[in-house]
Amino acid sequence: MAFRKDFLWGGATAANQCEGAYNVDGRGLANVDVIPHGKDRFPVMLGNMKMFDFDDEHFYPAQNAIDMYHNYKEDIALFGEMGFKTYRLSIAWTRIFPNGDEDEPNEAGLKFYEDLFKECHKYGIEPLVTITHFDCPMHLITEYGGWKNRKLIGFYEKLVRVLFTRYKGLVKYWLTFNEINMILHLPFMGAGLYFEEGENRDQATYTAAHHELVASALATKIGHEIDPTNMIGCMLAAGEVYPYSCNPGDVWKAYETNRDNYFFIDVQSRGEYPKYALLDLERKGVKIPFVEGDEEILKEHTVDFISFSYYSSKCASVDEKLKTDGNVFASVKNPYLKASEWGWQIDPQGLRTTLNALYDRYQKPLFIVENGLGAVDKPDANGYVEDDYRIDYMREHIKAMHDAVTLDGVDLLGYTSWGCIDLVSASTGEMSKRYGFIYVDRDDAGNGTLKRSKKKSFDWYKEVIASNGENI
Ligand code: BGP
Repeated sequence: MAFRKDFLWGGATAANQCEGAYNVDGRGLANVDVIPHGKDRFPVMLGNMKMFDFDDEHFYPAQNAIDMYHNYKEDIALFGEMGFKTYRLSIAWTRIFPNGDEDEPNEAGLKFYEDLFKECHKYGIEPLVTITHFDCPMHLITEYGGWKNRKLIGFYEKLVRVLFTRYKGLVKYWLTFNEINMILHLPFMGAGLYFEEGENRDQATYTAAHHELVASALATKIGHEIDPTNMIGCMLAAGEVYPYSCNPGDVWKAYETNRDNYFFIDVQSRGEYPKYALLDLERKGVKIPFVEGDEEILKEHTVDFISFSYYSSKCASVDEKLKTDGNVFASVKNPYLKASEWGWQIDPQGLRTTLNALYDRYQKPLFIVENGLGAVDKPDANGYVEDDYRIDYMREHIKAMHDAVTLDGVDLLGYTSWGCIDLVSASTGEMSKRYGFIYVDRDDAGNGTLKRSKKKSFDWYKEVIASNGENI
């Protein structure tokens, strides 16, 4: 056995981390545009501050990013040269509806993505579109309170109806929300969610999450109505949580932590709130704002496939003295693993475990839509980078995924590595945390020519794709 013949090899990006041109052709402002670089970044991402005042003193890395808005033809040509079968990108909601609540969409924004999809097809690249990758129009946040307000479901519904209609025949693979569970970890960045002083955070978070879950199911419904061949998936920030030891307390903690993560996919794939979540939320005094019809929508419009990002496994323990790694998903340090320069532990075997855990639980096709190594690259005078460390990381992860497919029988649709072209890092807001096969000349302060050059991994990945994952 090997990877399926039509295995979708490719790479992934997100609008706010690569497009730039944040105020061009009528685009409105989104949460992801106002997350500053520097010491205020984390408090803002967490939604802890009072509504952040957008000002000129801060540097907002996403606003110009690598200016893919004006360079996409060159970039897609390079993806084509690597032999990409798919390119995962996201739509900036504010290019289509600048404020989020207009009656009519912005034609310039719609046209931009139409041209981009056509460009992909020139190279036989199938677009894989994330409808929202962390972004929410600022106007919907300041005027309506963002996803805490049920009205957001209607605005999102309008957006997806426009997208499915306009791009029928151009796009087949869709993801409703990037890393939907990120709302628990970085609420403002992940979903535009912020908290008022003294607000019940659990209530606010699960209210917003419920609205996203209903919106996601509605998108699945509408997408299938407009084109029954559409394949619509959910997207989870995954990574199996291991018990730190065989202490039953550690084992249970790991089990529970995994389940808290699966909660979203349980709803999106199985079509109902799982018992454990209902009981847990009830104990916390959280009331899920179900209205008539929600249960049916969730039940009847489950996803076609499950996509996820995988960077690392995690570790859980009841021993509070153990050191955690201080990352977005706090994890006890696993003594068996090495880590990246940013402390993300490297665990290829964990990808096989994660693939199996997800496949066992849902029995639906899976899609790895993010994986990769964020590293500091040192280009030579021609912009060439010998990134053997990246090749090693990816080789081991592709081997693990090969094992999951060939030895365990996991049904896997494809693999898109994260940040196939260097882009702005979501957590740090910096360029120096690079993932790409293509180097982009831009530094953390936003300086540089934006020139693109191929790294060593470019040719390596090209061969991986050409051999359908056999020559790695
Ligand atoms: C995921 C996000 C991406 C991306 C990636 C890498 O959580 O979906 O947007 O950025 O992580 O993270 P970072 O950029 O912080 O290294």
